[in-house]
This record gives sequence, C-alpha cells and structure tokens, in this order.
Amino acid sequence: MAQEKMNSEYNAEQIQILEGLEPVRMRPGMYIGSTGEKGLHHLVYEIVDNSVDEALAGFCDEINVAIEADNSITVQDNGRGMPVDIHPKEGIPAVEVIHTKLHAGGKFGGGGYKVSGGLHGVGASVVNALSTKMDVEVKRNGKKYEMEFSRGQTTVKLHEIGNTRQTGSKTRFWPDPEIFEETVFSFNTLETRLREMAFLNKGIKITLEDKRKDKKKKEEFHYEGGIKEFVAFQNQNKEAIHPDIIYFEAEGRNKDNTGDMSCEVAMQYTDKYAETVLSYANNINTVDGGYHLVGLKTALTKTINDYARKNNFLKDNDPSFTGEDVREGLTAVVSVKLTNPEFEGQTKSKLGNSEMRGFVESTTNENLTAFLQENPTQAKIIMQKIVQAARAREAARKARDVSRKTSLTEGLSLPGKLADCSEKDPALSEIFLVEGDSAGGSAKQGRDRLRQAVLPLRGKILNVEKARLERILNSDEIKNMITAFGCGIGDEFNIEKLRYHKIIIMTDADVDGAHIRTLLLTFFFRFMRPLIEEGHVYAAQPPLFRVKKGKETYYTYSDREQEKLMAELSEKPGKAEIQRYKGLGEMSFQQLWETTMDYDTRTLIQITLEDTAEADAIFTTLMGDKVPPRKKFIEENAQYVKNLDI
Ligand code: 2B7
Repeated sequence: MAQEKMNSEYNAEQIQILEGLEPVRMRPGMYIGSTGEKGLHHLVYEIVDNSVDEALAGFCDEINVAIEADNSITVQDNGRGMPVDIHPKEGIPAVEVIHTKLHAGGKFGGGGYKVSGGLHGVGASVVNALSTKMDVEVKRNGKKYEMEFSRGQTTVKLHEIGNTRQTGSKTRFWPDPEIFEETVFSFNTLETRLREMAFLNKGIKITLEDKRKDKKKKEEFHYEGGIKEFVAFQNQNKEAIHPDIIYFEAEGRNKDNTGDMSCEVAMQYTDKYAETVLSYANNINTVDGGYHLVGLKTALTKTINDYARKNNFLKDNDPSFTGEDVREGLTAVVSVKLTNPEFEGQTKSKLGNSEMRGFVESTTNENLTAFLQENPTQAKIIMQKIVQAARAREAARKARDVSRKTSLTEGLSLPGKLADCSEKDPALSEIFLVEGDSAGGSAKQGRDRLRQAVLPLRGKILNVEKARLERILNSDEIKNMITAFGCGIGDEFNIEKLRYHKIIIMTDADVDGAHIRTLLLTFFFRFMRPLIEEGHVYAAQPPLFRVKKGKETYYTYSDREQEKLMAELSEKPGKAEIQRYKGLGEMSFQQLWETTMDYDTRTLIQITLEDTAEADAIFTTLMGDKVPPRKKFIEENAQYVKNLDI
C-alpha cells in the first residue's frame, strides 16, 4: 500500500490491525534489519536482551544459550519468570501478550524496566512472528508452565506442567525458512555478541553451547570486571604501555528527572598508533558515536592537556595536544545506560540524548584527573606517548608542506648550490651528491655539463634515525636534495617527477665518507624508498692511489689492487711515484673526471635492497637510538663492512 494512502486512512481500526503480528512477517527488515544472516542472529539477541533486562533489574544472574542439534535456539534465564497472570485488558495470560502483541513492552513488571536494549519488549513477539515454532516455559509461583506458538499465533494455550521451587524463563524457537535466506546459526557470531554482552553487563554469567553434530562445544562468559576486562581483552595481543586499566563509573538522573542514567569508562594505552574507542548505549554498539562519545573525547583532551601543562609535559609556548594526539594507541570503552535512549541516523547507531555529553564529560574529567594524580608513574608514561604522538603529527604536517612546496615549484627554485645539467630528460640525466665544497667545486668543473648535475653536501647530513622529522626537514642539505630530485618524500613521493635517473653518492674513500653514505642511504630508505627499490641510487668509486711511472698514470681503487699493481710495476725499470688520496678534494678536476665521473672509465656500485624488512632492521640498528645492538651488529659484521652495499 502506498505510504500516503496508509497515512490518510490511518484510524483506530488499523491500529488494531497493526497490533497483530502480520506486519512483522510482511516487513521483517523493519524489525530485525534484514532477513540475511545478520537478521537471523538478531533473533537470538532479541530474546537474550529480555533476559539481560531481567538481570539489570537485579533478578537474574545467569543466561544459557544453546544452538540445538536441529539449528533451533534455546535461551534460558534464572530471573523471576515471565508473568502468567491474566492481562486485564487483553484477557489472556501476560506471557501470551508478550509473544503475540506488538508494543507490549513496558506494560509488565511494574512500569517496565529502567533500561532496555533491543526492541523495547516487542522482541519476543517479533521472534515468534518469524519462527515456525516457539516454545516457552515459565517457572514461577512454585509452578512450571508451558505454552507454544507458531508464526505469531498461539498454538498451545498456557498450562501447568508441574511444580518447582525455581524461577526463570526458557524459550526455544525455530527460525522460519520462508522468511530467512539462511537458517543455520554461526557459533562465532553468537559468541562474539554474547561475550560483548557479558563485558557490558558485569557479573552476569552467559553460556553458549553448540549441540550440533560435529560442532559440539561450550563457552562461558562471566566478567566481574565488566568493560575493564573488555579493554584487557581488546589489548591481549598488543603491548600495553602502563599496567593499570583506568576504570570508573557513575550514576545520575537526567535533567528533567524523567530517567536514570549510568556511565562506565575503561581505558588503557598501547604502543600502537591506531585508536580503538568503542561506545555503547544500552548495550548497543553505537557505531556512529553520539553524545556519550563526544563527552568522553572532550574530557580526555581537556584533562590530558590540563595535566600536561601543570606538570610541565607541555611548556608555555607549546600548542595543546589535539584529540588525535591524546587518543593515539588508546583502547577505550564507554558504556552508558539510560531510560529513554534516542538512536539517530540511517542505521540508528548514534546516540542522540544530549544530556549524556555533560554527564560522561564531567565523570571522565573528575576520575581521569584523579587517576593521573594518584598514579604519577603511569601518568608519565602516558604523557610521553602523547608528546611523541604530537611530534609525529607536527612532523608529518611539515613533511607534507615541504613536499607540496617541492611539487609546486617544480624546479623553479632549485637550490643555489646545485649545478644543474642542461639535459631535461631524466633518463639521460644524473646527479652527483658530493662530500664537501672543495670536491664539489672540482666535480662542477670536471663534469659533463650536458648530462651531469652536481650538488655539494657540506659535511655530515643529519642522522634521520635519531632526529625528529621536523629537524630533518629543516636541514639545508636535506631540503636541497628534496628540491633537486623533485619527487617529494614520504606519502607524497612520486617517482614520475624524479629529475635524474642516476643519483650518485660521491664521498671520500674513508670512514667518514662511508658514514656520510650510510646517512644518505638511511634518508633515502626512510623517505624515498622507491629510489633505492627501483635502482636509481649508486655509489661512485673514487680511487685510493695514483701511481705514476714514466709516462703512464695508474689509479687503483683498493689496497689489494694497489699491491697487485705495485708487484707488476716492480718488474719494469724506473721509480714509481705513488700518491694516496686522502679525499676527493685532493684531486684536480681532470683527475676526478677521469677516475670517477667519466662514463667510460668509472665504476658505479648500484645500491640494492635485497630484503626491505631486513634492511629496515639494519638501519634501525645502525642508525637508531639503542647503542648495544649497534655495537653488537658492528662487531658481528666488522669483516664484511668493506663490501657492505647497504
Ligand atoms: C517487556 C517484557 C518482555 N518479563 C517480565 C518479568 C520477567 C521476565 C520477563 C524474562 C528470555 C528467554 C528465556 C517482571 C518483559 C517480560 O515482565 S521476560 N523475564 N526473561 C526472558 O524473556 N528471557 C517480570 C516483574 C515481575 N516478575 C517478572
């Protein structure tokens, strides 16, 4: 029926019709979201929600769920048992009203429950409507009762079946294959949700048993610590950076005094970067957040900043931490319960009760401040983590700026120290990174101006493993390289923009030269990795010795080569004149060209990355903070260092 027509003809008679369960069978999606796997499992949650409500009211502490051998579901609780007395208006037992009428919620148990998840008490009737069969058993008043339903209709009226001293409710239902695309339950899906329910409602014991052939198993979920244990569970495969999970709770009344509210928060920082902040309202995961989450985040940012300022983790001129800074690596759960929840948005997963903002915010401000004051050691660890997060964020911003500037100017503002080549085709161009200004001068003079560019680097460049990115990018040497190469760094690196296909590191053939080469490679490895991966990086091989004998001049590039040459020359008459080069600076520009830069005679070593992860570890060891592992590595590899490509 068209929507307008329905509205215009909406009258008392139709309200009657709506109270039957046909609408549920007509449009199951409206009640349980879908008729797929999700909707199927939703049936279980609706029934379990009723048991949990009974538990939250304080009358039940154990809920047993079973997937029966025939794929039906049994839910049982040890609450008061559903009421069986005759409903004054309907003239049938209350338990029958619960299962056959929509909008029956809240009419039971003395004005209904204070808090309720799910469909507000219509869950049982919706499940009935969508099941081929539903059996209900109630233990109450010293008696055991039973009744049966099918597809929303009563099939066997309520009747007594015996005596008992226990109380509780038990429901078994068989989902209707005419409604559901799939009627096989997944243990894992139920397990995840039931475990979550147990975390969110501390003290309740929930069991899940699979009785199907070949699938038999049983799990029990029972957490006295509630969401505190939820956070521990979330962090089980992560490294927590402080021992205690921060936990607090509060209860209150809403503004107009029409309902109760409670809030629970648990959190702990890990050494990871991502944040995991889960929010719940009346046991429903509010995926789109809402006012309770806003309250938590606001309080977290404020409390941490206040503490950091008071305790000098932030100096007067430092900007405040951002919300992202204070949540880096954080695992947190906020769970609120309230009498009249308003769920907003397309998927109804955003909490719209604005009073929850102030409530969660003030609760968090108070309790988190107290925790930090009472636990200075843990507070310090947390502050240090956040300080690092703030630095990393600032550094990333700077990196983007430099990188953007580079791509904007695109060669227009090439560094003054760069002697560029005139060739514009990167595939034919190469750049020499030369140690020291004097060698740089010789290289500029000796080079092939058409295809060879020269960028002198003064002394040692920054160790990028130790410095903060901010400092790295403020270093002139690094800035010059970034602009000269033209391809940006980090996330914005674009190899297409590379201006030279050969980047040649030309340093002295001594320890300092090797060190500078490692520093440069570390920088490329960390910020321009594709340069190495795609084979654009080379090391020049300057000679160690020049030997003149008669009219001949020889260059040798290693001690062994030199020995060999000297042995050969000793057989010829005359005295050999030997020069040992202490650095590139000692060579004339002609010599530098002949020995190191001339395409025909030079030897270039291409830098390769055999194994990135391994290389990463080696760079961290060689250039990072920790001295003992570096010492160990150097000791172990000392004999190979001469041939160390990377
Ligand atoms: C709103 C409706 C659904 N209900 C009660 C009382 C206890 C009770 C229930 C239940 C799932 C399957 C086994 C209240 C609430 C109906 O009114 S539902 N326990 N358990 C349940 O559904 N479990 C109740 C006040 C006094 N005595 C009993």
